[in-house]
Amino acid sequence: MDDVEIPESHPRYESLLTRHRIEAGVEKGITSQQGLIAQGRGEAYDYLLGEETIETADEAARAAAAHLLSADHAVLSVNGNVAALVPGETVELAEATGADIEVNLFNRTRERMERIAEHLRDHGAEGVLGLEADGRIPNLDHERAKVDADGIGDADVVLVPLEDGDRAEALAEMGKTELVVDLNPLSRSAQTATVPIVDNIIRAVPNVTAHARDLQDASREELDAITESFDRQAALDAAEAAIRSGDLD
Ligand code: PTJ
Repeated sequence: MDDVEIPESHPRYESLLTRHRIEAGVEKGITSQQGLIAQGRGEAYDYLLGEETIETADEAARAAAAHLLSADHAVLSVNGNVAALVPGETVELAEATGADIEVNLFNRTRERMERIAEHLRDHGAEGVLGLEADGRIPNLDHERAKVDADGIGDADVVLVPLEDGDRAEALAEMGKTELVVDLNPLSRSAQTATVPIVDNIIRAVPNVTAHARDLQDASREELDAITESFDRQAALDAAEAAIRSGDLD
């Protein structure tokens, strides 16, 4: 990642780095211009969360790791913002959990699909799904519904970060266990998720990987205990309360 020089001592270091990555993503034809707007919206929530991983987001990250490890077939869905912000981190999560990676775009064009797949391969991804597009998500208009039949089409667990609400709902209706990363706890994606991780993707993806590594040798019973005890509504409520109180101490 060709990051600009931002002194780590800068109080808004992480935020500035994130902005630069999104900007570079647009320049490279990876991120859509709408991705800039989405990032701005996310930043506002993150500011109110104190730009930190709250306790319930960490619990959600652990539950997500347990789901990924116990899945028959897990897929990490990557869009233009995810590819710009956490390409190497996504590859590491795939390696730690045995998940596949699939490019799945809201504003889908062949050119962006290929650029994102290449960008992920540059960051160490071995196989990148999504270009085949021989499967469909039912009840969704044409372009956004395209998936690989042996990828998201076949998956029982899907991680969908920064997703648009319609597609998140349609995937949930297919009966898939949906793990969502979204800084807005009120978004339809977060609301429909089996596991909503209300955290910045920059922190969330490495955190899920750390939990997956920690749980690598856990038994099926231990993984089930983690997923079953996770309370999605309590996590959403805690995130909303943290944002509304905006207590930045
Ligand atoms: O690359 P594409 O074509 O698939 O398009 C991707 C975007 C993100 C543009 C598209 O899916 C979109 O328009 O999404 P929305 O409806 O704007 O939703 C994005 C959600 O992600 C919003 O709820 C934001 O608050 C949230 N968000 C934005 N940046 C981050 C974030 N959540 C976590 N980490 C972030 N860095």
